Amino acid sequence: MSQTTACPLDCYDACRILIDVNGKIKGDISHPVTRGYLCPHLNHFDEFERILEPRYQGKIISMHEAKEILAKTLQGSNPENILFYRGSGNIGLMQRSCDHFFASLGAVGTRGSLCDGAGEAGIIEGRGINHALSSGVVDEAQVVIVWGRNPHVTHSHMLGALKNKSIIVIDPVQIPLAKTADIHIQIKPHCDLVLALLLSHLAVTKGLQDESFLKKYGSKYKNFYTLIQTLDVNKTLESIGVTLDQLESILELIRGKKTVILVGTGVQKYRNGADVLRGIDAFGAVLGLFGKAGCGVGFLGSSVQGLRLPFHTFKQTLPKPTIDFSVYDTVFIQGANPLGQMPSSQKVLNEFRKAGFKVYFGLYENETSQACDLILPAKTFLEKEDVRSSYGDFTLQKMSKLRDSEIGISEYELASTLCNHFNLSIPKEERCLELLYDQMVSKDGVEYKKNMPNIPYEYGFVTENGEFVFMEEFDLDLNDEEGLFLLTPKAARSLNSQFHRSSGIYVHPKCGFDVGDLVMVSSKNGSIQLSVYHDERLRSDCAIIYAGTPGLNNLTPSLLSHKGENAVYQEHKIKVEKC
Ligand SMILES: Nc1nc2c(c(=O)[nH]1)N[C@H]1C(S)=C(S)[C@@H](COP(=O)(O)OP(=O)(O)OC[C@H]3O[C@@H](n4cnc5c(=O)[nH]c(N)nc54)[C@H](O)[C@@H]3O)O[C@H]1N2
Ligand SMILES: Nc1nc2c(c(=O)[nH]1)N[C@H]1C(S)=C(S)[C@@H](COP(=O)(O)OP(=O)(O)OC[C@H]3O[C@@H](n4cnc5c(=O)[nH]c(N)nc54)[C@H](O)[C@@H]3O)O[C@H]1N2
Ligand code: SF4
Ligand SMILES: [Mo]
Repeated sequence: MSQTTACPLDCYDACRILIDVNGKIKGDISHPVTRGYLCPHLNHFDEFERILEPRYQGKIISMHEAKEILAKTLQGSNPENILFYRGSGNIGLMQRSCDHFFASLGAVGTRGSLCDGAGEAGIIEGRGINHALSSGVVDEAQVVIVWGRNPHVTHSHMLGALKNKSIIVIDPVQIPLAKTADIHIQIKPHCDLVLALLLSHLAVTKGLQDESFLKKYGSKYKNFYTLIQTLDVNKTLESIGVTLDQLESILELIRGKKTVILVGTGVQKYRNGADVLRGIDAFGAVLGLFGKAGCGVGFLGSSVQGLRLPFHTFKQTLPKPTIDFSVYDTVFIQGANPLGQMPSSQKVLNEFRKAGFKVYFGLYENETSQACDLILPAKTFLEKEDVRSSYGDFTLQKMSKLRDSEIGISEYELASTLCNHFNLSIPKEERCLELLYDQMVSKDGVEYKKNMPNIPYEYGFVTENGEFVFMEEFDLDLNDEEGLFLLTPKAARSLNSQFHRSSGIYVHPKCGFDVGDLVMVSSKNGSIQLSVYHDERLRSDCAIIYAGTPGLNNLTPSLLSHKGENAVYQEHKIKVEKC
């Protein structure tokens, strides 16, 4: 009989996979989301070249030697001068075993996010907790608004649930879904808060507000309505390049219909990212979309919401997007490529070089592995035991070990070796797994987190009075810099900086550059040379450089979102000039 596991990658879908009799990785046909197919990353997983052996200062060494060098180095550092930085290369929960060791030692960890922290902060202000919204809820919807999320690339298993529905896309790019959508608002980037507020304003003017929901869960909504009435509708619409007709057509399409709003990370790569999500949530609340079958507003849900974890967490943390590596004697990087994926890469590289001893614990070579002293190869998800939760739904899946391998070391094994060396306690691996298995409940052959609602927010919000909290002020924060808006969405063939990374800059043919032109792309933060591709799906005031493109983050600022301590990759515009 084939055994199953789950995909470890940072992705909304959390596919269940199995190894067939020929040892090939397959999508599990019995899983309601996966339905038998995977995406290119997993279909080609075995083809990607991984790191095979530990290295110390360029020389291949044994795993035993690597562990000795690591233990000796850690012994010689003051814990306060040790930094532990974990990324999202594998989002299994046992990845956190190493957090346990470093936290028990008294090292420094990170907080905040390169990803969804701004949006999540806005959601928490309004709803109290950030629940995921699954494809099961979308199945029952009549209209789906896809807002700054690109399902064909980042969420392909959602596409089934979008069939035969009215679709509204709000995206500066004519993404594949926009081509067949009922409405596509090709919005100017960074303008989503304005659009959300105007939609709420007009919804009330047209009587679409859900009075009984608002009476129970949004008694302060009148204050919110008064606040948004201060916006001059026509002038504001003009500034974001959207027409009144377009707004009205959205509201007509959703009037009286079960509606889901699927929001992606695209809308919140800005300093005011939290307010954008808060504004979209407020529109959802005005319409009464929370807690009802076939309705809701979904972002990247908190994957650890409601879970008990067996590991210690850090007492001392610093914001991840702006961490200064140079002040540490020892830096330990796990499952991450900060030199490629953090904003302001040149600054990060300069600071990284000044740090003392640098350790990279990962599967693949990248900018960060090249800059480290000690390289520890990891085991793949098929070679170790784990459990994964999801930001796309409430699943909590076993990730059983399906293969033996001589290569690498698991996170748990490394953490327990180090804990033993330093006389620190760590629960046994079986105990950690049991604690996680105990929090699973099986339904129709799929494991979910226990105690999750059938419909998110069906029992109200987790705020002080159980109501939705509307924003009381806003800053539209429109970008009037010169240049092109930089969009850095995800690419189909890479998963952040893993697998086949993109190259080049994509502009509209009208921008005056020819395909293949070499251009200097610059921002307030730095510059890079790239070659030009054309993309007619773009507005002419935007350019795309896909996330994971080497050098892209030379352009992005070392700043934090106003709330949520998130990176703000699209805050500044760029200039493009022929070389
Ligand atoms: N193939 C693949 N899948 C992935 C990943 C990957 O790298 N590759 N990464 C995974 C990770 S880590 C994450 S966080 C998720 C993220 O997945 P998504 O939420 O889909 O995020 P993005 O691809 O960053 O951006 C989505 C859309 O936002 C649009 N956008 C950009 N700026 C704006 C704006 O100002 N307003 C509006 N309305 N739209 C805007 C972009 O044009 C893009 O179409 O994907 C996951 N899945
Ligand atoms: N400009 C720009 N920059 C971005 C983004 C953007 O949209 N635009 N997106 C941001 C977002 S949303 C995210 S989530 C971050 C992601 O950034 P990172 O968290 O740095 O993730 P990856 O680039 O995927 O690198 C992950 C590394 O993890 C390692 N790995 C994989 N599996 C395992 C394992 O089982 N064990 C161990 N120890 N290591 C493993 C691999 O070697 C891989 O190179 O990037 C952010 N950076
Ligand atoms: S779609 Fe996402 S969860 Fe499914 S196999 Fe691909 S990366 Fe993994
Ligand atoms: Mo992410």
